[in-house]
Amino acid sequence: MQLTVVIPTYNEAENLPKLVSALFALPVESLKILVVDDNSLDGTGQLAEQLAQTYPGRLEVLHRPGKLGLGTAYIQGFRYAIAAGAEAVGQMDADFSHPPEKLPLLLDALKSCDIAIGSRYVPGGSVDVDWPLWRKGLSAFANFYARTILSLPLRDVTGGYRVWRAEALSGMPVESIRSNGYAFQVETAYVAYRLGYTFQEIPIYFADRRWGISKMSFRIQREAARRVWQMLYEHRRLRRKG
Ligand SMILES: Nc1nc2c(ncn2[C@@H]2O[C@H](COP(=O)(O)OP(=O)(O)O)[C@@H](O)[C@H]2O)c(=O)[nH]1
Ligand SMILES: [Mg+2]
Repeated sequence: MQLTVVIPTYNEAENLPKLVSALFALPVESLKILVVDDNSLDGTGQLAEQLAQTYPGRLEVLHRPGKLGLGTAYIQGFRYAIAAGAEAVGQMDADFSHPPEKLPLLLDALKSCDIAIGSRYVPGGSVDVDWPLWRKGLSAFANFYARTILSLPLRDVTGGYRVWRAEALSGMPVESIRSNGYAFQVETAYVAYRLGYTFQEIPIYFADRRWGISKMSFRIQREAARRVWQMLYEHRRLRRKG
């Protein structure tokens, strides 16, 4: 299967070249990378252009004029990858929180499901050992909260390390996905579940970013918590297929 991994970037100059090398070193046939950069101030966009020259035909870059949010970056990247003929579409952060070496396992899982999810909350998965207790608690609670309200049969609903079958992704009503920040992962998982798509969770160790700063804040968390109730309402008429 031709896999295209979409990587949204905002100020990831330290991480991106390393991640790209790690990905292209994997035993994954016909792997492509699509970087969606939001005019990063640290030159990530130009770096990505250089990488596109280094890996002609294997790495492409979409440039957007400013920081327009993770959700719209993914939607734009997904559309582009599908239009370009990808059979599987991956999504991952640029900051090494999502272990590249798990990608072959995620891809392999697509043989028996529609969406493979790199999961911190299944046996064998875990979060950064150096995270303070409050941060671990917050992440565990956010998952419990979203999973319970939405009745999602998934352990890790907030994680953004996923590989989709292209047909499943093209079947998603992306115009009705309103979350643009952290809730985007929850909303796409919820809509996919309501449409009857199947999941498989592959354990991962989620390491905190090695370089650069996280954009997480309590304001963002509170907004995401509100969004969960809104999406429950907004997608109430979506039905499983069949
Ligand atoms: N294109 C784009 N990428 C973004 C935006 N916000 C975050 N990202 C990227 O999305 C990924 C996840 O963001 P990150 O800051 O690591 O989130 P955190 O680990 O939860 O703090 C990283 O690859 C970021 O560079 C955005 O507005 N636009
Ligand atoms: Mg991160």
